[in-house]
Amino acid sequence: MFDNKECFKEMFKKELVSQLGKPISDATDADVYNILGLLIRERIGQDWAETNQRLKDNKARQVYYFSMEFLIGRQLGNNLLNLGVLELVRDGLQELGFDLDAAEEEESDPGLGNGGLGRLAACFLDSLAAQQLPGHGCGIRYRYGLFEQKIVDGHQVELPDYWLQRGNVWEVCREDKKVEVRFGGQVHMSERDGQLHFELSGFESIWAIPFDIPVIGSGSSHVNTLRLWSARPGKGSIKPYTGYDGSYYNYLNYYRSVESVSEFLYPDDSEFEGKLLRLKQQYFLCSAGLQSILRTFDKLELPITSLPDKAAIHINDTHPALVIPELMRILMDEKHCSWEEAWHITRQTVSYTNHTTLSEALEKWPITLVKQLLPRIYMIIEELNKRFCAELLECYSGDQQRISQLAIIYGDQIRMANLAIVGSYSVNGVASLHTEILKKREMKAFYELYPARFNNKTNGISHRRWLMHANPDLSRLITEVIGSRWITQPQEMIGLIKYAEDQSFIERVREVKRINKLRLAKYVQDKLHISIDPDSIFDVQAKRLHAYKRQLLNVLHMMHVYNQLKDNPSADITPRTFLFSAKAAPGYYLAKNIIKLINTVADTVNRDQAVRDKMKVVFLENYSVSLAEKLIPAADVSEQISTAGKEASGTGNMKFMMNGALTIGTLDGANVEMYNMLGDDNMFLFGLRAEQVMMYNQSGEYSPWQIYNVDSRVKEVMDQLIQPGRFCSEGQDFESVYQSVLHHQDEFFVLKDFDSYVEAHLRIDLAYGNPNDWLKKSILNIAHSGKFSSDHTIKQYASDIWNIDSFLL
Ligand code: 26V
Repeated sequence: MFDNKECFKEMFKKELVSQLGKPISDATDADVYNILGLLIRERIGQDWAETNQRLKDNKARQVYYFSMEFLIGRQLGNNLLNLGVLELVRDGLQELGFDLDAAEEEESDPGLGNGGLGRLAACFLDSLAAQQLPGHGCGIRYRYGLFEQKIVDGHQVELPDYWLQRGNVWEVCREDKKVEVRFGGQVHMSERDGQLHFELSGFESIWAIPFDIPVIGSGSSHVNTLRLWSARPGKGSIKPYTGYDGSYYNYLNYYRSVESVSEFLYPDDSEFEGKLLRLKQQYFLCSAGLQSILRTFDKLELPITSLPDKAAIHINDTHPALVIPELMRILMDEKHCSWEEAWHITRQTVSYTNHTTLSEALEKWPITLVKQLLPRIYMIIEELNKRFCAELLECYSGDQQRISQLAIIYGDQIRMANLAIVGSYSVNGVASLHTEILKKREMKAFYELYPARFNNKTNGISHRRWLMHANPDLSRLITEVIGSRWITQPQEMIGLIKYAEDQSFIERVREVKRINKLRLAKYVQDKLHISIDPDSIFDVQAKRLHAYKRQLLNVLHMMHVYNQLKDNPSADITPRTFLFSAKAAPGYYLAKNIIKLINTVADTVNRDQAVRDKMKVVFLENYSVSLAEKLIPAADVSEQISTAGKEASGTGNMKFMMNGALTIGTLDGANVEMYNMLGDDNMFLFGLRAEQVMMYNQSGEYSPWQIYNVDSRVKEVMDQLIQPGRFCSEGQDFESVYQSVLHHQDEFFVLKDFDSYVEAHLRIDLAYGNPNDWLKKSILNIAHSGKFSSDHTIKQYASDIWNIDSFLL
């Protein structure tokens, strides 16, 4: 049906009339979206079934990527792209009087993730399918994604994101594949034939219903599956459960409480919080996912000991670490393995990625909570800890300090990272600096115990979504110049180096960037009624709002630039548009205050006619995958300014680079690897290095007051946070922001890096003043970005960790 344009047009018209029962002339953009969805489903149904059959026949090892988040973004455009029919459909629709872009805008953007970790999972799925690797996602079908952000009077307001409002054409409910998940109850132990048996009674039983979403491999007929689980009340559910009193309303309440398990995604807060419902979600995912894997495995009629030859289970951070005790439970209690057998199988099946070194983010569940919700799982964790500590005692001849560092249970808490490391065969960090920090600092004791288990896999991004879909004009231009091999071999983009000084190519790149900037300017005008100058530098910081990401450093710099302009209205600065987009966790007070501060500064600056040609500040609300796709291709400057050692990798940095923005950044996360390729000529480095940050932290030698007292620029902007004047009105100040820096020891070294940051911005101004040179740098960034395609990352996971083979012939 997508074979040629005419054929597509015919099918489209037929489908539209038969599905909607209205003449084509009455079709809305939403109708066009839905019909395209249906046509794609029809088109890939056969391929999906064939892929599944092939996987069954082949009996090869398959990967199951367990993640509490899959930030997949809109599907229509990407599916058309991966099917290789995007342009054909665009043209066909146009001839029928419809606009594909408008239809794409009708799709709701599923916000089933917080940020980097969730988006990484989505890019990995795309790359697995593109390389015809047998790899599937396993997650939760939250009814509400991450909240929708509105800015009201400069403040963040959160609204529920009911992304399923208009249905979801991409999913298929597989009611027949539902599984039961049990919570609570009592464990009964008995002995039969010399073996211990464990049985649960009095539990609450709920159904996990799978909804499958096809993951279409680019340029092939390979289709993997993203399976998202939804919670429903259990078996006819008349079964007594705690609190059931037989009344209808009580029953309805029970229904609601069960469905709440997959009701919403938890936003990352300022620190880890041990919420019961979150623990329920985690176990729900692990238990449902594992049962489904074992059901598939059982059909092979192999001995259970060969499970690791058929299934690799990867856990995206510690959130799904309960797969370890849950797999142990199934193997022992249901498959009748001994402890040793079960442990051997588990340890050969599970691998784990760590995504943060921030200690406040590490998951630690209170024993009481786990005991009450998952009594059998708790017994297994306890036994595991007992055996592990006994081994350590032998190995470290009673070195109690070391043992308490490594123990899975410590005090009244279960340390999920320790559980994940002990129970898996591979532990990886997400950028080379991050992995080194894990090995030398955060997980040093584990690294010394299991050196071979640790490895690095630097993150990547799908160049199909972040370049081909987000920036089609640049993609076409690249193909024109170096041919189309880069599409399947993104590292071939390096061939662009040859054209970095080619004047006609430079002109074309300039033109593409300008079109993207104009498009964004129009969006800003429509949404916020702010006019921004496409000839100004578009300087963008778009990411979650966290103190360690230091949006505050960016704001203080803006305030300083504005102060300079006020002191000297004719100051020779290159016109700038500072753009921000960021969500703060609803309970993260400081982060929300920084959003308010950005909007306050924006108000002052944008209202001031005297600086209108020099400076604008824009905060775009509701950062999401679809907004990122508009923002990133239009950026000149990419802000990657986290305190060194704090950002595990970052992936926004790679997206901006791939779209030709130049980075101002610290030597943190994957910035380090970017810098190693680009050097000082093509990246604006500033600030403390990770070792320096560590040294200051150890010595306690840094005091922000030292800087406040000697640097008048710093004193001025800091005082402006709490004194009525340029930015604050009477009774409206930023005391908490001020305090976080000056009274809480400036944990993230904002003032310490201020001078170096200002200086780096001056270098940017200077460089932008030479347009050809700037574009040359931009081209070199694009050329080197192929290394950050998730295709490359996934190849390494496939060969070094998962040991899986591609179906590519
Ligand atoms: C969670 C929390 C929760 C409480 C305290 C503060 C905090 C800080 C960070 C997080 C996120 C933890 C996991 C995560 O999303 N990590 C991100 O993973 C990306 C993909 O590997 C990586 O690029 C980002 O650098 C990393 O922050």
